[in-house]
This record gives sequence, structure tokens and C-alpha cells, in this order.
Amino acid sequence: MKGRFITFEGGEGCGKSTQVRRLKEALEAEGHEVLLTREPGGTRLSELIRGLLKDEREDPPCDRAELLLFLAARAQLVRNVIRPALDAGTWVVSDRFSDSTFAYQGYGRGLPLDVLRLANDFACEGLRPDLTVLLDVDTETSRARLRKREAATNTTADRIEQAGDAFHARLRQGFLEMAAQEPNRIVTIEASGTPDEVWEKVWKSLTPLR
Ligand code: T5A
Repeated sequence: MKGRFITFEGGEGCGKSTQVRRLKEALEAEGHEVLLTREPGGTRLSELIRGLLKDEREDPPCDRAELLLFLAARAQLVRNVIRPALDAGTWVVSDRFSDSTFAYQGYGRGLPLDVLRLANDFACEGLRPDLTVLLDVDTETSRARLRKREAATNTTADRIEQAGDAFHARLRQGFLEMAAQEPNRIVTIEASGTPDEVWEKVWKSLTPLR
């Protein structure tokens, strides 16, 4: 039997990575083989591209180059990691996937959605998630969480996190619109509560797959 493919989406600091880790543990406790991955990243090449996307400031990618770099990283991850894992019956949980491209490069940067759909389908060979958990927080909460993390880890915001509030408001709106268009695949969770409160909702949203 093929594995299930679950993705987590949302704006900056919405708490995906925190919830993804808990989900892996919970699914493994139920006896599933689980592979955790993230986008951009998850293969050597894709991690190299991740570094360029997040930190290149001397010659920052223009919007179209940014899109193509995200898609190149995704093509490599799908072909070499996600597909083989699903075929082997492993459940794959990904911290971001295609919806991030529509939200960030489409709604955020303003690239045409019809072009994005075609290019994305080509990159991921038509692979779609079985379930997408959208963690929704307002821009203020997201900024506050990131500031707190930066202070705790002595780091600074990356190139994309530094985009202005209007950009982040557009992509949030984009995620919510996509969720309204595909209610059977995308579950929206209000994620401003504590990690335990959010986890309860995340676990419940998995019921149809388990
Ligand atoms: N991108 C990505 C695109 O533009 N297009 C694409 O196609 C793709 C795939 C990736 C960047 O690339 C962009 C989106 C991103 O800008 P990234 O570093 O992977 O960069 O960034 P994020 O995916 O945004 O991941 P983050 O780690 O920054 O945020 P998370 O995963 O949402 O949040 P998390 O769990 O790390 O939590 C953030 C902080 O908040 C705390 C955590 O402890 C942590 O300090 N926290 C909470 N605090 C209070 N209450 C809660 N419920 C909390 N949950 C977590």
C-alpha cells in the first residue's frame, strides 16, 4: 500500500516545524513508517538551493529566478525522495510544499497563477498532497514569534522573512483563498494558541487519513 503525503503550510513563524515534529512521533507510535522533509531542502542539491534562496543578498534572485529555484529544489526532492518513499509505503510529512509557491510567488510576488500551476505540475510530476494542514496566524503573532526566536538563537531574519507586512498579508490571504477553494484537501487551523492547543487540532484533522 502506498504511503500518505501530508503537507504543512502557513506564513512565517506559524509553528509548522513544531507541529510537524510532533506529528512524526504520533504517527510512528501508531506503527507507521514516517519520513519528515522540508521545502526548500531535503536533498543535497535542494539544500544548496535553499541557502541561495534564503541568504543571497549580493545578487538576490529576481522573482522569476526565485520561482525557478524553488521548483528546481522541489523537482529533485519529489523525484529522489518523496515518490520513492510513498511507493515504499512510507508516510511523508513535508514542512511546506506547492501551496507555498502559490502563496509566496503567486499572491505575494504577483507572478501569474496559471503559469505557476503549469510549472509546478511539471516540477513535481503532478504529485499532490493527500492532506494539507494550513496553520493560520495573523501577521502580528507571526512577527512576535520570529522576534522571540531571533533573540533566543541570536539570528536575524532571512531574505524572505524581511519582505514587508503587505507582502505577508497578501500571502496569508492567498493561503486562505486556496483553502476555501479546496476544502477537502486543505484543513485550516487557527494557530495562535499554545503548541499543545494547536497540536490537539492538528491531530484531529488527521482523523480521515488514519
Ligand atoms: N518559500 C517556500 C517560498 O517563498 N516558496 C516556496 O515554494 C517555498 C517551499 C522557507 C522560506 O521559503 C519560502 C517560505 C519561507 O520564507 P524556512 O526557514 O523553512 O524558509 O521558513 P518557514 O518555513 O517559515 O519556517 P520557520 O521555522 O521560520 O517557521 P515555522 O516552521 O512556521 O515555525 P516554528 O515551529 O519554527 O516556530 C517558530 C517560533 O515560534 C515558536 C517556536 O518555538 C519558534 O521559536 N512557536 C510558538 N510560540 C507560541 N505558540 C505556538 N503555538 C508556537 N509554535 C511555535
